[in-house]
Amino acid sequence: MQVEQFFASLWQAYTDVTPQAHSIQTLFKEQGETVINDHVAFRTFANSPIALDKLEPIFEQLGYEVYGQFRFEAKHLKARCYKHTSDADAPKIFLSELLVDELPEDCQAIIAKLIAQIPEDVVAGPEIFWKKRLWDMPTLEDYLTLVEHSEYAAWLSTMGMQANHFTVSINHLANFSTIEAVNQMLQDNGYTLNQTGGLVKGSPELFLQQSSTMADKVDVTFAGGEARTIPSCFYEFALRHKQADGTLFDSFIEGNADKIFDSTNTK
Ligand code: OOG
Ligand code: NI
Repeated sequence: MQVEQFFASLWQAYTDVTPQAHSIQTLFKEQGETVINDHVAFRTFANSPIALDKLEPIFEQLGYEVYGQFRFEAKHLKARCYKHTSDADAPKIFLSELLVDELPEDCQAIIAKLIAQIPEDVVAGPEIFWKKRLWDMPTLEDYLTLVEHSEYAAWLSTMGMQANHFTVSINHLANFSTIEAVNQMLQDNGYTLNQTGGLVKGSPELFLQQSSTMADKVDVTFAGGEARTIPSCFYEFALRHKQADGTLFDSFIEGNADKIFDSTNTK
């Protein structure tokens, strides 16, 4: 599969549940901007048929290679980032996985019920990333138990394998030179931004500044029949800065990422 085709299918599945991404992209285009993606991100369960090490070969087949790894102790996550080996314009990929065995026993039992429904050989090709949920909806009670201990687990249990965000590259915008100007434009247009640690995550000194919307909301029906409105996916904005050697920083920062994860929080 071509890289462009991969991202087009991802964008389709993502904007299905994230209409704000489509409308924000339109806002930029109306201002004469070309919107280039810095990266997309996926979430998954460790020790499962969709664990990080099972998904990585799919990225490699698309021409990607790993170039960084991260650990989020408090959120019980690890992550890796990937960049394309020959196409410098292809978006980077950030893949994290939940270290399920670090969660309390009741959460482990809930997640085990979901993982048990995933066929062992489910990761056959890139389509895995727009199949969304590979298991039945959890019960509302199980969902709320997950929310208490891991917002990430709760989100993944309902939304599954799909890009949880696309990221606008501010570097490629013609009329916005600061992330503050982007945030202001979004707020002026009524979008709610992630406030964890302030609107801007990172700094020029760290060579990476990021901000994000709070996730859109979707109506779902839990396994017991209860209807609720829950977070779907969000849109991110990234401005990369030049390092001492003159090259743009192209990786990720744990302290920033830790806050971006909160964009899908229920509270
Ligand atoms: C990923 C959060 C981290 C970044 O750019 O640092 C991130 C997620 O929410 O799954 O996107
Ligand atoms: Ni991101």
